[in-house]
Amino acid sequence: TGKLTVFCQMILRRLIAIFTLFSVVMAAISGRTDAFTKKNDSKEFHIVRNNSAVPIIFDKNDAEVVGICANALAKDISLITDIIPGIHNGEYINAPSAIIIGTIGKSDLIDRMVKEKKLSVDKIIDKWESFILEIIDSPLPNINRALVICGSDPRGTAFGIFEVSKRLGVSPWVYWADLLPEKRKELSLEIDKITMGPPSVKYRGVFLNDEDWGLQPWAAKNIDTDIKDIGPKTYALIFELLLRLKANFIWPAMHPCTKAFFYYKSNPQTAKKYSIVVGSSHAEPMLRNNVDEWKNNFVTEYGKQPGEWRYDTNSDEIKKYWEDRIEEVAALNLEAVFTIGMRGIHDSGMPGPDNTKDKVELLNKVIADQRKLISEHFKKSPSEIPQIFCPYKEALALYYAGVKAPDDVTIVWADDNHGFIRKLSTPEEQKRSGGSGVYYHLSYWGAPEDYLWLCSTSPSLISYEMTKAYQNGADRLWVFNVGDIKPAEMEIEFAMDLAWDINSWQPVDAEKYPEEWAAKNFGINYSGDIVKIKNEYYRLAASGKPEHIDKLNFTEKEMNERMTSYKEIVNKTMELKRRIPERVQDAYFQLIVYPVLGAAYLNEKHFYARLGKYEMSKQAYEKIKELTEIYNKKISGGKWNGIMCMNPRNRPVFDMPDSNSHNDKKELTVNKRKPIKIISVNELIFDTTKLCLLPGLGVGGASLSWINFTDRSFDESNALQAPGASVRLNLPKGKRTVELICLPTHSINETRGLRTAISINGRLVDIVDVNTPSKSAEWSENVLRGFSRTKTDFILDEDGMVDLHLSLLDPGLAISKIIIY
Ligand code: REL
Repeated sequence: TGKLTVFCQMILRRLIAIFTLFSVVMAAISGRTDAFTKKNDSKEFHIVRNNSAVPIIFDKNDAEVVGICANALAKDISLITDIIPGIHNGEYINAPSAIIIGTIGKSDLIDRMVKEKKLSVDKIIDKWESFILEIIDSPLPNINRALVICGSDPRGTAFGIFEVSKRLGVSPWVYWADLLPEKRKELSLEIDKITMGPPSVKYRGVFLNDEDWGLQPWAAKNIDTDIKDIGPKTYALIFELLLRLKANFIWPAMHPCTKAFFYYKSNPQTAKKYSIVVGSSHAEPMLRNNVDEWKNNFVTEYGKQPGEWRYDTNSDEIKKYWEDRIEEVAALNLEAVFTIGMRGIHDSGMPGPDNTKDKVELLNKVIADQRKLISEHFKKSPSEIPQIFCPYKEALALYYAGVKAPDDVTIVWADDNHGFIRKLSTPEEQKRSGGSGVYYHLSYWGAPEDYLWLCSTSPSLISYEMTKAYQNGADRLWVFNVGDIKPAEMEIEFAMDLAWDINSWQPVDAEKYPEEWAAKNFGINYSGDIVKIKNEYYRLAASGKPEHIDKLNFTEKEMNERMTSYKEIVNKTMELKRRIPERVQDAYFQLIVYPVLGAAYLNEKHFYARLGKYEMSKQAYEKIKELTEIYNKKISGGKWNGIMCMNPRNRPVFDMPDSNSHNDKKELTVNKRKPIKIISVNELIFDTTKLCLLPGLGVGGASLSWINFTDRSFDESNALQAPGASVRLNLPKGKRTVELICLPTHSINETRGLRTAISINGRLVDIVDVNTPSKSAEWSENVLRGFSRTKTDFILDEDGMVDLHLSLLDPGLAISKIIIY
């Protein structure tokens, strides 16, 4: 039934999507001016008609974010129609029709409609970030008809406003990717009463990281030009983007090139205005950016040099430093989530005792002291102030060794920096009142290698990992490392859509996301091609991200195949570019042309060099240079000057090739044995009640996995009862080896592995486990090449047909390919 429900939901959603797209197209063809086909006269609300726009009304006592978003909606409407609605935020006005916006309990207009039973808010009242959109007749005296946007809280109202924008055809990326809406003379919205929220994940947002080559120089040159930094004007743009994406949370930029978020007093004030919740990364406990505040600003703040960043020797000074930030946050009444615990000044282990036992003891003391400070300064029980503990990198080992996150603290599990979550809560940990969340990378600086340039993490992988996390209780906070934001636009939107509604995209259909996204943004005429381009781009990156290509081994045949595949999507991209409407040409360049061509040329640059074709390699390098120049200088009237860097951190992978490049020694091991069969997962016959094929996942283009990540319905003592997959093969006699190629996931938690029982002709041959400890050499290979592998031998006494059966013993195991040697 579970699978059936998922399947039915999927079909239903597809049908709705097809109907919606069809409606938009029909509307366009027939010259209609409303965003969605009219079903029923009484539900159509005219926003702009006969060169005039309905006014937008909200209560001046409502939260500041409501006014900010109401103004943004007015601008969105004028972007479509060239007519700007009047905004009224005080008096009751006379109008035949109006857009009325407000928050329950903060807006007299809303409260009056509720009291007079014009508006029923039962479904959202007291709920987190929920909203209603409804067309109401005679909502208030002197207004005949209104589109009412009503939020359960200020962010709920903001999300409701931007939901309207979206339905009118304005993308969340209208500013950040120049996705301009189609012009119309008249504009109307047809809706039944819509109720949305609460979101699946309570806090959802982004970590601006490694901003040195994009966001920081761009902001300094173009936005916060007075301070030459990422400052309040840039944050205002980012916060508006977050609200449009229905996100609410940020870990601000924190690299040495950027001043600490709290350094500019107007940064936290801007967050407050936009109602964005502020946190700080895993390396910045208590909202303190140590790189700037401990190392640079300490003298100005405290009139002396700081002592050592060691809690065992300098706790008083460190405590005072934390205490002052708590006071600042409390005085500002800023909505914040405190990261507790301690690491090094930047992204390193906590300095202090060498041995694990003492480290654990010290970290537990740090946490206890931090909570005492929080409680004292907020004059509340610490359980009332949101806190997270993020066992990132070495901190996970300390957690395993005994660091305790107090019960009300949210544990934010991290991925291995390469998109595979290292650990999720055990059933026991899931009982904690603070619950859990996830810190996940779409961009990364560090070992075994960065990927700071493009974003090639597919919706399929994001959905697989985050759905697994959600099913294991990670619903309190999701934070995505998005690098410079660009060019990770679609992937960010996907992540936020999923965080808002975990059922919106299942791992089984996430591969379709680019189609729906492209139809909304570019039009249905192009979405079929765009989804093919995007999915091929992800497929190629699944076996080697562009930024890792210099570290990978490919045979000559594989290199040529990859180049051919890239050429095909480059051609398709450029052919489509000729047809894409002028209005979204700049957006198309940012969202499709640059990443696709960039990835293709970086592959070419390396492969041609390895094949000894130095001139062609050089040409590919020059093309990347040219594309980057176009991005920074030519498109959108030069708006993106400084945002795109073709060689972040000057990694060798980005270098101009030299004529010796073909002598390059790669670091990964080469498989010398010749396979006698390669079996794709599509050839398997499997238990469809428990397992499913996930397209777009893994190196084979699809992977076989459990559907439900918490299923415990089989008897683990009998491996052959586990959900299984079989294939019949004709094999020659002798010693044979079966190799499983799997997605390099980690076991769900320490109580599980990633085991497969392999049987030949009904006889159990072996139980193998592909779980690989993070940071091992094997793990480094796995994440760069996109798979983990395990092998087992068996003997065949005679030639002939053989039944190979795989029993998948653990959730989170995803088999991408089977090879027989
Ligand atoms: O991705 C991460 O969380 C870390 O790599 C970062 O915290 C760190 O700032 C990294 O960018 C290196 O400086």
